Amino acid sequence: MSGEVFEVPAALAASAFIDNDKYLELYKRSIEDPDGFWASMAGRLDWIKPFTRVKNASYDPHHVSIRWYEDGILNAAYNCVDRHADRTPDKVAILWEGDDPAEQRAITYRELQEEVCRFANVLKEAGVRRGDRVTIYLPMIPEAAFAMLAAARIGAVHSVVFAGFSPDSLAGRIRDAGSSLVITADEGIRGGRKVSLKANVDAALEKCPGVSKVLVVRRTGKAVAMQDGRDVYYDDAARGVASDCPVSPMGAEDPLFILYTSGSTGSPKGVLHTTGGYLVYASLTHQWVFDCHEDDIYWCTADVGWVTGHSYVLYGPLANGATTLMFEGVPSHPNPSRFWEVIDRHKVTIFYTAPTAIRSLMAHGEEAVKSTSRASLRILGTVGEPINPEAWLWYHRVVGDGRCPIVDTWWQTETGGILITPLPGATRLKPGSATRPFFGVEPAIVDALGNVLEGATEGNLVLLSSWPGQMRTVYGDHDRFVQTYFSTYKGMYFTGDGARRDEDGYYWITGRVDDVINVAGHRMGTAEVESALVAHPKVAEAAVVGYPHDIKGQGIYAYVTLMEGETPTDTLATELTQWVRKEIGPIASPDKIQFAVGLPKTRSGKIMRRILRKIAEDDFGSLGDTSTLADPSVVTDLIDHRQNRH
Ligand code: 6R9
Repeated sequence: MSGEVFEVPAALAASAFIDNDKYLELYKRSIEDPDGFWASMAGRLDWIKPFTRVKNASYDPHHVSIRWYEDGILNAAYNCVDRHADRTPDKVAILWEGDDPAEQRAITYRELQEEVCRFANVLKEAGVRRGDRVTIYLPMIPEAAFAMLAAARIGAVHSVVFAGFSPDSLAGRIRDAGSSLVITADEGIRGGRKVSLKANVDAALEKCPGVSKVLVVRRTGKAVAMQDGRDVYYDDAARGVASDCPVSPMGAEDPLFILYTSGSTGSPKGVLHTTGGYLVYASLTHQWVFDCHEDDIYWCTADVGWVTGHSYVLYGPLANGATTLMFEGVPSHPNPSRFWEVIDRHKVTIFYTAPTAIRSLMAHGEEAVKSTSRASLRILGTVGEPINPEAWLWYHRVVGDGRCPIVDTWWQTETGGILITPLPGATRLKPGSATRPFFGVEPAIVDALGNVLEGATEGNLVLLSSWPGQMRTVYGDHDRFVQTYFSTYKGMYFTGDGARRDEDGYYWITGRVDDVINVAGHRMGTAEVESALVAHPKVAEAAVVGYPHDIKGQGIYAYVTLMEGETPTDTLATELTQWVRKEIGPIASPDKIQFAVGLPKTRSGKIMRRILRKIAEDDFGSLGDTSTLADPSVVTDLIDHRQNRH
């Protein structure tokens, strides 16, 4: 730990929405009087019918129920588009920069309104009705935003699937959501490489009999196979539809979207977010955490396939009438200065990215940063995984020239928005700490039994009460929602993260304490990778753990036992890596595969991952008690093999 503390710049304390006195006063109020606090915060949205009830939440495992503003009526797309199209029609809503730096688009709020209406009319003509689910499998192009907002406009529920996922992963998500319409593109482009999205959809749909319509956005113009009666090019469908479309009045608790995320067991969960609470929370956090004012140019590098893209590329900034930059490419293409060149080209003032991106750019050296100006930058942010102090300090000193506060924002797909974070005008920063809770958020640290620990301490991170952006259920499986988040500790939401709290009350997230690993800021369930591996005909058994990785934070380490008669070879290891890429997607590729004759199991047959984790970390000295293993000699074998690889 660096131990260094960074004070709030005086000018910022004076100009920011929230300074430290205001933080302390408002935080106290938000906890003592949640109804009063959140009622007044909801005034930032336009309501068709105002709510009379604010918070109505129970964490009692027998009837977990979370509702906010439940009798209010509003429309998310209206709040993100129309009201700004009226007030600031010529302000740029979406600044788009393509994978190729020569491709740029600036879409004003007036244009956004037209695009969203047209897309909404196309959906309607395709038979989409209020409450229907629509799966979106698109690259980072403005049409992804139009499609999401169009669904919201007519009361349909979007389910965005990251365009890096395989046909199989896509199929599972389409079926679970019960979508009958899929929106995709001919191809995507990232880092100069084409991704055959339409072909992936075709493969996925072989397993999705319920899909009757596919809308194909032309991105590269490549001629793709089109199935008669099912597939339609978006631009053909949009020709001739009206450019205005009324908004559907939605209940605050009507679903807005489903987003699939990995858990420690089973298949990915459909995290369900609803309309009113989610939008109040995304909007408020976006404005205060990033101190985003009227003339800021805000850039969050996340893909809309992840929750950060939902809340902080799209819904938060647009609800606030801000200019949000959308980037199709990758940080290193065509050169490692790309991020900083984009910042200079568009005069970006607020920049939000992931620690893994920072670490990979750090590896290219300071010159690639220093050759650019970055004078427009005011605020920097990170999200997705714990940031190591070394990367934090580099981000602060080199990217921000020592001028820009860093907001290290801790949150989850499930939380809808940022929960623990510094506020730029209020919070002294400690590199590596997400610092203090946002308004209305009550974190606590518990021991294994669920006892709340006071003062400076370490343990598991829970939340004691609800906030408006919280997920409402697992789509189609409320029991799984209760089981996953509310059964470990009675009356508390369990985050799955470990945390330390220091003597100043600052939180330091230490990482997942369950079988979820965080690879380059992407959540992966070890169970998902294992089931992909055992689906290979030559694999008998697999156990997957995370291990420390310089750039990605965590890498994927897979222990594999083969079927009788199969021989472990490097070729087979490569084949298995390719297999997992194909089954789940490139983000799930194992970084290391170790063949094993056996896995360490208890007598009841449970794999002891603790031991596998230690071996993957090369930490052979502290394996702990191995006497309960069915066959302790397995461990010696594993260590021998591990050491022979070096
Ligand atoms: C927003 C997002 C959630 C998990 C979360 C935690 C890790 C996210 C973090 C962080 C330390 C931060 N995480 N932000 N850990 N510091 N600032 O990333 O959602 O993809 O659902 O991942 O990511 O482990 O539990 P999601």
